[in-house]
Amino acid sequence: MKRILVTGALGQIGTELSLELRKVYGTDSVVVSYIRERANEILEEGPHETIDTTDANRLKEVVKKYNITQIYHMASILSAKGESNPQMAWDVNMNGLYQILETAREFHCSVFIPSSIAAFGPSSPKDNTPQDTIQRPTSMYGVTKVAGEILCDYYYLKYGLDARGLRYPGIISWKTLPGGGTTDYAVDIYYQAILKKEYTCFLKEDTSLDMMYMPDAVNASIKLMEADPARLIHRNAFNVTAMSMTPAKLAENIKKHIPEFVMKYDIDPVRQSIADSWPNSLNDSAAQKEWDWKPEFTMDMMTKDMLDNLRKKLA
Ligand code: VAH
Repeated sequence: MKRILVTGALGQIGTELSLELRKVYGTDSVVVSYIRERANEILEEGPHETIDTTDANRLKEVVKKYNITQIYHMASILSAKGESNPQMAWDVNMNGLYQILETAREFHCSVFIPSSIAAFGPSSPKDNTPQDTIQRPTSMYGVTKVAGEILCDYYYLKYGLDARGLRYPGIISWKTLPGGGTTDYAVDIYYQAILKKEYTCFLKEDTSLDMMYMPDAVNASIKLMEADPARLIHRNAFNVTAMSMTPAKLAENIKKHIPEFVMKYDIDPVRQSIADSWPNSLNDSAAQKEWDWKPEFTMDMMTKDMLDNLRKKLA
């Protein structure tokens, strides 16, 4: 019987992943954790703990208490916030990951470790970026992601640890706001389109980035962890994507529903340089071949669902 621990369970992905995991495996089988005590109905509807993932003893205490068999490690500092405090990003993203892997090794847990398109850099092929290619990221977030991928491979090869992961693109959702990301414009724009009928974007209109709607991201994560290990040639950091979009294309898509919507631009040089170092579009054929990955949401379907749900949420 699976007993799952989710770290970073109040983050943008962690929130919806925790909800879906509890739906699939049962509320009492999923322990959700966050770095600090916070009143939250998701936490309170089932077992929940406060965990700083860099605290080895605390991690081991919780894994022992609930007899955890699988860990989804979602606690991370994202790209833009990481660039404003690289030392904290290294500590949280790398020391946190190291303690998760050491705990999983000791207690024989399988682990899901998210990577990102940020694990690629300016010298990676920009278009149709392959699963296996050069990775020299130039953001601290990207450095921690590619280092994390390699560390997870090491734990699999050295100890047989069942570590798997995805290179998430930008994730778009309406339930929980993202924090400190470079792709956050693609979430903020929907809120502003409803509230103000205009949005001032911090990336250039032709900045092409891979994106995915949250339901596809959550389903991909669980599908990978349920995949037959005999089929997996890669373990960590599968490229996955659903669409490649630019701010201009997204604005056009929103205008199909809100014709009077106006897009303005005020470029943030830090986030623009981070975005420019990332791929324009990923090749996710390895995920398709090895565990039947297939997204469901197109940009049209996502925009309709986002606007419908946000109109209710913001009413
Ligand atoms: C970020 N949303 O913007 C994250 C993600 C691919 C982007 O890693 O930092």
